[in-house]
Amino acid sequence: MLIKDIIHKLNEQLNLECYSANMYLQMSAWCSDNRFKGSAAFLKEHSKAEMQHMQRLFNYISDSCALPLLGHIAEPPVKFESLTDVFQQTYAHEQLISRNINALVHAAITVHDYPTFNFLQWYVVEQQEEEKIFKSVLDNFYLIGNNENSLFFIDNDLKKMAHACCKENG
Ligand code: OFO
Repeated sequence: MLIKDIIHKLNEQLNLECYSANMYLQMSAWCSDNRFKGSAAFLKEHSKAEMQHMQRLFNYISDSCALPLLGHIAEPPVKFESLTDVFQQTYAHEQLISRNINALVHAAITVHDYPTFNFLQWYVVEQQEEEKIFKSVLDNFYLIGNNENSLFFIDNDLKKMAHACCKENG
């Protein structure tokens, strides 16, 4: 049986995962509009992954005999200065999610909620992976540069990553 505060925190995270899905989908629209097809495909795939993160929380709350609550989802940013700006924001967002997951883990262990602590371990590992992926994309901008040729290669690389994610996400 989950306690009220943990249900509330899990629902907050559930809604944040919805926001993440919307944010990545909106970013993919900006990329398409600016001819970065590989980046658009990669971000669209990532949006699907975020919906799976949301669904996982939804199922856990529901399977624990509590009520998942879908609330108001804030509008994601629409305008970006450049492709680098998009990926700077993705990395900052994943760092924020990691901090939130860590706070949730801390809350669960503090109230001796071991099932939730155990459930959250998947997110801890996932966040490590996601930070690594977005950091590596961002590193490419710093290493290869920001001119048109470099952006072509970075975008192409993201197209390959999108195909790999597509296989994973089904
Ligand atoms: Fe990007 O990991 Fe969920 O939010």
